[in-house]
Amino acid sequence: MASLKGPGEPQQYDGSALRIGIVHARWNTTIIEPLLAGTKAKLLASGVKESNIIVQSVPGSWELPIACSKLFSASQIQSTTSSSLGAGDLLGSSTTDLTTLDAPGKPGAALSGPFDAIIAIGVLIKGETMHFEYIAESVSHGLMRVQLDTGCPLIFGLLTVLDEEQAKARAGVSSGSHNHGEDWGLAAVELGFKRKEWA
Ligand code: DLZ
Repeated sequence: MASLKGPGEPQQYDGSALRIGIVHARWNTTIIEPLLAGTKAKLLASGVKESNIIVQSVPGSWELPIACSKLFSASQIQSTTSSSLGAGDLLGSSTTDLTTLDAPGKPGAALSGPFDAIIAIGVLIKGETMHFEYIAESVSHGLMRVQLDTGCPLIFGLLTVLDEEQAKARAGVSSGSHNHGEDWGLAAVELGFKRKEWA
């Protein structure tokens, strides 16, 4: 029987004409890394070209909404002026190499056109204070606002978990667990593809 949870049987969408932005937080790096790898694996498997996957990092999840917003508007400006500004010039650090988290100062890939979808990845683990609740709610609202304000699909790759074990079980780290990053990659391709159809 089909599982109740999850996005259902995935359809194949052609990602070969898509440009996808990824902004990830660096907090909880050991969980972020496999999520990022899972996301990228599905983007590439869907035909998205490596050169069309632009990756930025920010310190923590709190910074995700502003970074997604700036990344989107920078790519819009870039697509109309066609200068050679690198992604790293916008937010301080970037890479297109997802095998490692980005190194500050490393030049980013040129932002040569607008994004068809942006994926925001963060891992919030509940602590002993109310910090988790405030950040989780604000970031969720912030990301939705960026998505609706820009009209660019913004994939919600924010894990909000109670402990590290829950995080590992959603990042494909615990044995037999599913990597949610894969779903985010597929969702970005589907929404990016449909966005072109809806334009
Ligand atoms: C400060 C903080 C804490 C306590 N926990 C997390 C977390 O679990 N996940 C995450 O992505 N970020 C965390 N941060 C950092 C904040 O998101 C933010 O980067 C800082 O408060 C600076 O604005």
